[in-house]
Amino acid sequence: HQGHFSWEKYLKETGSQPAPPHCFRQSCSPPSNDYKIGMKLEAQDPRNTTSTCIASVVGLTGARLRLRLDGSDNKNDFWRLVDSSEIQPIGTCEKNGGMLQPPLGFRLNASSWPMFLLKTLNGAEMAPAKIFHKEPPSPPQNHFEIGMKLEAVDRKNPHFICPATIGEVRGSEILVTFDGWRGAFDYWCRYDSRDIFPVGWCSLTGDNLQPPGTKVAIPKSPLPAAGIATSMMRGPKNLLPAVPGGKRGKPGRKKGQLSKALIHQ
Ligand code: MLY
Repeated sequence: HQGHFSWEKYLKETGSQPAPPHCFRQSCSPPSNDYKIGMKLEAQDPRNTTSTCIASVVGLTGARLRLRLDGSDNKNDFWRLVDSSEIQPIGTCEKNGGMLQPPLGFRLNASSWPMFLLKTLNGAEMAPAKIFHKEPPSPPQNHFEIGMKLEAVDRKNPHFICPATIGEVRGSEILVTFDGWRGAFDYWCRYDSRDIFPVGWCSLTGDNLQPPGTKVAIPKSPLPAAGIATSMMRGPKNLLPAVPGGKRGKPGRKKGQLSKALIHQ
């Protein structure tokens, strides 16, 4: 289910290099996904990160879980790696002296939360502790370089993992740009973000890798050497744009850029 996208061919065609695996806060052999649909666990509410809530596994994709907070609607699903530090076995919150909270946008009256919690947990299949994985450590520093290829979560469509290129590097931050798209999906994140993966991750985990977009032509380099030269010229202040088409998506936009970024891609 990888469509017909082949990194091997694509790297050759674009004369580009994958970011080495040690750049990433990901385990070098991806964790096994032993969860089942319907299992319940504790998760941080993504919209209110100080809250620990009950979540149900509503889908499995590679090393990720599609989660829905119990008592929430089906419009706010989120995805977490099985080795995310933001999920834990049921009972962990209480063990640490915390209290399970209703999700932001709890469907019922707040006063019915205690009864709702009781009912939702009664007879539930709780994900066993042994299928949770420890989060891998962060690399000690940012080793990314402009032009390196990777696989990245499209944060506007977080079920998608897509071919991407490092567009800029500034301290601990990197600009993730999506190949073949005009820039509206680009984002800055820390080098140790859990949303970015080495080339080949999806094929190892069985997750779906989207093909590159078709909105922007990917510059083809006739010779591998030309490709290396091309990525070398994409230095901090030089000649070639960091992304095909030249949109860099810097934090803080110039006047007039907003409308372009909002165009539906
Ligand atoms: N706007 C598109 C989805 C685009 C996804 C882009 N990612 C993969 C970079 C649509 O609604 O089809």
